[in-house]
Amino acid sequence: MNDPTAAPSEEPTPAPTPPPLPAERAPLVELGWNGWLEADFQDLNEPQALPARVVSVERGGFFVAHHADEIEAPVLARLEGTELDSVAQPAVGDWVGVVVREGTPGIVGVLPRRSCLQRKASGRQGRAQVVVCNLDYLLVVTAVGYDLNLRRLERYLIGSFAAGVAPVIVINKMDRVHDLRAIEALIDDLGVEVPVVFTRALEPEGLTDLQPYLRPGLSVALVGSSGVGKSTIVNRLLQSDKLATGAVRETDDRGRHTTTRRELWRSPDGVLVIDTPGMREFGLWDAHPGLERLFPGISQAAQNCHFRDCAHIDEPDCGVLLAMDQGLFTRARLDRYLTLLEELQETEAQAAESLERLEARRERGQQKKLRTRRGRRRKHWDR
Ligand SMILES: Nc1nc2c(ncn2[C@@H]2O[C@H](COP(=O)(O)OP(=O)(O)OP(=O)(O)O)[C@@H](O)[C@H]2O)c(=O)[nH]1
Ligand SMILES: [Mg+2]
Ligand SMILES: [Zn+2]
Repeated sequence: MNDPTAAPSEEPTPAPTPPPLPAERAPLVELGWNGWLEADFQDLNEPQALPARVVSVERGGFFVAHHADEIEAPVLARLEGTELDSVAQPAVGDWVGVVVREGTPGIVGVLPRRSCLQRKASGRQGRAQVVVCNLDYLLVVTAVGYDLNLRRLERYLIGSFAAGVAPVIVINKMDRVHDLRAIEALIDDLGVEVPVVFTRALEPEGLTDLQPYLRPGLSVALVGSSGVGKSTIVNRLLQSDKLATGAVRETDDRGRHTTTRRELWRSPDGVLVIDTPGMREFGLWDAHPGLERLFPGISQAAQNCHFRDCAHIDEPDCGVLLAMDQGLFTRARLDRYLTLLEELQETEAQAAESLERLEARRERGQQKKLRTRRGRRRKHWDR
């Protein structure tokens, strides 16, 4: 075990070097391929397959890129998972193995995801939806005006932390009238160290501060509400006007959901950029680690609660309430944490219920099959 009191070692730990890459894979590096992925690909054990990256998913069709080619490839493999969710299905950003059988390409496996942004699918079913996979940065885009909101940003940060992706908050439309003090106060309220970048997507030098997150071979996705300027930013990065952009409603800055699918593009600078449709709400899914990461002080204090299932409301010997009384965090911060915690627990309960229903349905199906079989056998003996 590590001794936390030990002096730090003199030698810095060397950065791990990826396993070597076969020469024929060189063109895939432009899509983000590397030695670790190569090792995962070997583990897939599909000697006939070639690696490819999912660049878009449209009405159940998967479009994958291999070198410069982009092809549609259906899923041939039996992917693990339940009928409840599509989490095991390939998503934009995924690396997959593709084979060509009798001239038709097909996906035979999905490589383990280095990171995976999920959200709760809409509806009360308690299902997960994969948004994008294998990212280096998640650009959480908001804009000066109505969209700029602490709770909204918190939800995206929690999702990003839970996904294992480094978030970058992008505050766009800085060319519009704004109150910088109020914006700074809002960022302060987040209470965690997250890079914040201010952009003006319509101005020539307006994206300069994003550059540190846009290195060749890195994969970044833009998420956020409709109308905040995600596609406008992506167009600028692609040096094109390929993507449709749409005007926002004047009364509340809301966009009209112009972008309708997630799509991965390669910029002339070699950055892999994923544009996504605006989200009305980012529903949290399987996000406890993200919640703990955003509110570290509160989860730490909860370890001192007398009751293991303490709700931190009015229980005796509550470590969280004590820490709040000591001024370690504000009432407002605790309330936000508790609201999010309650939501996560509700979603978990919904998911468990849906799973139970599914299992009951399967059980009934099995019994029906048995009954029909028995019935057939009886007829046989009656003869
Ligand atoms: N003033 C100003 N307007 C901007 C800026 N960036 C984008 N816009 C405008 O905002 C509107 C919405 O931009 P989009 O790029 O379509 O927004 P989006 O986030 O992709 O929206 P969805 O695809 O609906 O999710 C367009 O009219 C853009 O011209 C900016 O930095 N400043
Ligand atoms: Mg868009
Ligand atoms: Zn407590």
